[in-house]
Amino acid sequence: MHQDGQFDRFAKSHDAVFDQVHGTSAFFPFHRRFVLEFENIGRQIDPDFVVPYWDSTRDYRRPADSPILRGGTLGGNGQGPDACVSDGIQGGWVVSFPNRHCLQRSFNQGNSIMPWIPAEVISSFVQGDDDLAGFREHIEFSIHGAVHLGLGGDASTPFAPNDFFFYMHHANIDRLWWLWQNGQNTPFKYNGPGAFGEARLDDPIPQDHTVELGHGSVKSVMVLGYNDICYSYDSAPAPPNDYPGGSNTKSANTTFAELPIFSGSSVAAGNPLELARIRKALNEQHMLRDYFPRSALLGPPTREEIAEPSDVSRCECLKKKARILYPARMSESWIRMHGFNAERVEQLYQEACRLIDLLNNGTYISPY
Ligand SMILES: [Cu+2]
Repeated sequence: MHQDGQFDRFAKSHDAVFDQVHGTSAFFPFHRRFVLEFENIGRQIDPDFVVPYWDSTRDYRRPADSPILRGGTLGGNGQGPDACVSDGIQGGWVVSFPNRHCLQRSFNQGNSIMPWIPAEVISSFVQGDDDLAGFREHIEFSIHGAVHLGLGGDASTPFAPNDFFFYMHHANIDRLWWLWQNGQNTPFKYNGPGAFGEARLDDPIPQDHTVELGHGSVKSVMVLGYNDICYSYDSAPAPPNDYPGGSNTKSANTTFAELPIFSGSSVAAGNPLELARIRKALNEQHMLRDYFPRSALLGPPTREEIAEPSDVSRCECLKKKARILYPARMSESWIRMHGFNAERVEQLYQEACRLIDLLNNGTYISPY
């Protein structure tokens, strides 16, 4: 795909619509359709090609040590005066948008990367936000920016699709949106500023046609497994027996009237141990309930949900309790490049830090 110039095309196309699809609610639907198109093109070469998602919260503490950033995968930091990526599947790549240059990566802390966003903060967004506009701000200002900025080089520019990390990162952002959608009473929540004024479900997906994204509206990409959006995530619950077309059969002609009913009751994020420990902490710290409303509804965890260590090892483990780290702030130039409201960004950053303080000051022990 690199030799075919696909990365150049995707970088150019992303750059062309940059202002419409960042800082607006079109952020989620555009990137869903965009990453899928990349996958579709890959499948013309290898029918089994998929873009895996990169759950970057697992690496939040020491991102540069991520297995994704090793020689056998995406490779590490750029090398030499031009910070050229020199190992991994993209080692030695030259890309041509916006001009001919080696693919660059330049970690934001020398040879390491400043901490990303703890999973607990993301779980809180997925559980607590009840409109799309608020959820989009939370995700775009936190985990989305942190990974782009942490890697640096091409990754921190509007032509970030030059680097394969972009697709894996946005697949994860898409997965978080999907997790959030699953916890709402309808998957069609769409409000706030859109690409063309107030966000509306019948808005077209912004595109410059360097990469053809079809004629679908925002509404047509809202539900995985319908219309052109033929994929799901591994954590997807089994579909009900009467699900049109069954679990893996893609039903392009299904109408929205046939959609399964989304229950609002599922807890939609995190690993089981994280969620069980959050439920345990909620009993002791009532202030946490505002951050994890869905966990609060479920009550304290059962014994089986928390694999209780023996008393001795529990003491050890409390002694070793690793504090959850504050995430790095987005840089000023990044905030300016996206036209974000700097005060709003800071307000949400402080909110995340307050949650981290609450968790650190209580009995909660992060599994990450
Ligand atoms: Cu983007």
